[in-house]
Amino acid sequence: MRVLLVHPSALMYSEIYLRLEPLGLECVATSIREAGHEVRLLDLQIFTDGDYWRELETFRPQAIGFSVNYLANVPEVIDLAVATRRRLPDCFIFAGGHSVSFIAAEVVEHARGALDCVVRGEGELIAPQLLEAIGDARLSTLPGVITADGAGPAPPMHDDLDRFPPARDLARRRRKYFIGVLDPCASAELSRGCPWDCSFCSAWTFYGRSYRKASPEAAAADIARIAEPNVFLVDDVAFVHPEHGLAVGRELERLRVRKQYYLETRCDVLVRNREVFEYWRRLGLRYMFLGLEALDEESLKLHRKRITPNENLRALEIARKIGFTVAVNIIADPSWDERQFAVVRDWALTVPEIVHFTVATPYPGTEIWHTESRRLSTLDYRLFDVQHAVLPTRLPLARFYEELVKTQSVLNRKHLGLAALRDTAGLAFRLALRGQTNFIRMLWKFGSVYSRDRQYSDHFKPLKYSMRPPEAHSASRPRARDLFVHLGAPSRA
Ligand code: B12
Ligand code: SF4
Repeated sequence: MRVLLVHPSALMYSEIYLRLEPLGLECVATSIREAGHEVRLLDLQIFTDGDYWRELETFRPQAIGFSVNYLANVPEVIDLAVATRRRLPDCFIFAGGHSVSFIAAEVVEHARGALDCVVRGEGELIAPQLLEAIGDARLSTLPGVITADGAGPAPPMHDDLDRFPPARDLARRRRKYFIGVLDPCASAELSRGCPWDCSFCSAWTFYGRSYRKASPEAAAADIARIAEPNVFLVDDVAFVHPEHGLAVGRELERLRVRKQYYLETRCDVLVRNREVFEYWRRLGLRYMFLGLEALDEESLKLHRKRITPNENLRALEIARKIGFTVAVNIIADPSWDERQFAVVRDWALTVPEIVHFTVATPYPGTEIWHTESRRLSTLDYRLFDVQHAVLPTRLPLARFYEELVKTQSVLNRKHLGLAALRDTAGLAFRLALRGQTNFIRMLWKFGSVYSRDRQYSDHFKPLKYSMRPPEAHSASRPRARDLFVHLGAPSRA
């Protein structure tokens, strides 16, 4: 069967700093290809809708699978599915991915027949079975599959991360993938899942708080196959188990792999497992993202980060000593007023790290989706991108965005525009000579993307698909297992 896998377009905010390959879709592609199907992949972060329609003409897919890792992409994918159904009435159209796993039934409903099903959870095991069951009543009984007629049982998690290495050969125009100065940049995965349980995050609920690792041999072999000189390690929390990080590193040395890396981890993991990070610094790890989230004890407790402000600051000191370039994240709450923005701004200007802001957002799949007692101020999927306020703001909304954008632009002056070009002129020049211009373009994009008026007016766009709000707010925590997508967890950290 001819199968086309499609990643939707980038949200404007992630477009500034990075554009990354659709690793999940590539893993699904491997499992489908192994089952004997002909697979193509189209990434709308790079290609246009016009390219998509041309692909339908030339490839004539019999099945199309959309990746919906992000809530904000839901309307785009439904619209594409509806238009595709009109053009190719017999094509089997399905969707899967992180966010859609938590809202599968409502998305099937919105699509009014344009989506044959939504697949919850990991796609590797189920995708080939799904294609096998097209046109069969068995379809809606498959694990993780939701159709208009019914729902199968919870999907299992696959127990061998080595089994389906990503089909990177299917991602076209790969030089478009980058993150900051790592231009071009591929992605790879050493582990899946997160054993913590932060109240605002759906990483742990998706994988049932499990934590699985690829074997050091397979992980290193996968990285060795990557053509790009730079790699984004997509693990939710890198190097939770230090011996695993060390073993992967030793394999990379054995294979003589030399690349530059970017990863994301927790501050306490960095403090506890400092030796792995030092070792990886020697292997080429240069950049990391630390989810600080808040500066004060009370907010950290509220997010259930299970960490103290001192541990966070200690991690920053260690990262500086080792010589990493660090980006941190702070969650801005809609209840913030000018004073709170100013506190964070003042702090951020005193530290050398790159400071990012996200807006506190209750997502389906998170605990705060159920416990957040403030009523959502919008049910527009497009605004659930952690850059818009979806809860009532204490400041008038336009003022809130003014403060947010002002804070972001003050902080961005540290590492974008002329300041950054001064520090990286040599590198920018070398990249330009090779025709790699993602990084250079990034330095000037901020002003054209972030704007108070743009963020504010996004709230008044006509609403086509309305999110199903949480059933009832409750002050008590839902049971963790009621939030999980998968059945059972193969291993715990
Ligand atoms: C890399 C990454 C990104 C990349 C995007 C990469 C890409 N092109 O897909 C970047 C950095 C751009 C990004 C941005 C954002 N991200 Co992000 N991201 C991740 C991260 C760290 C890894 C994703 C990944 O590659 N995973 C590994 C692959 C193998 O897993 P996967 O993609 O989930 O795919 C599996 C399944 O989902 C499923 N599947 C996926 N697609 C399909 C399709 C079909 C048809 C089927 C059947 C199955 C299927 O099968 C796959 C294999 O098992 C995840 C956390 C994580 N570890 O998953 C967060 C995560 C997905 N991101 C998150 C968020 C919040 C964001 C942002 C909104 C944040 C921001 N600051 O703006 C933005 C917006 C994204 C956008 N649309 O532009 C949240 C999602 C929260 C939510 N409920 O929506 C996550 C879970 C992080 C977290 N801890 O909260 N992200
Ligand atoms: S925020 Fe990080 S540590 Fe917390 S649950 Fe999500 S991935 Fe895990």
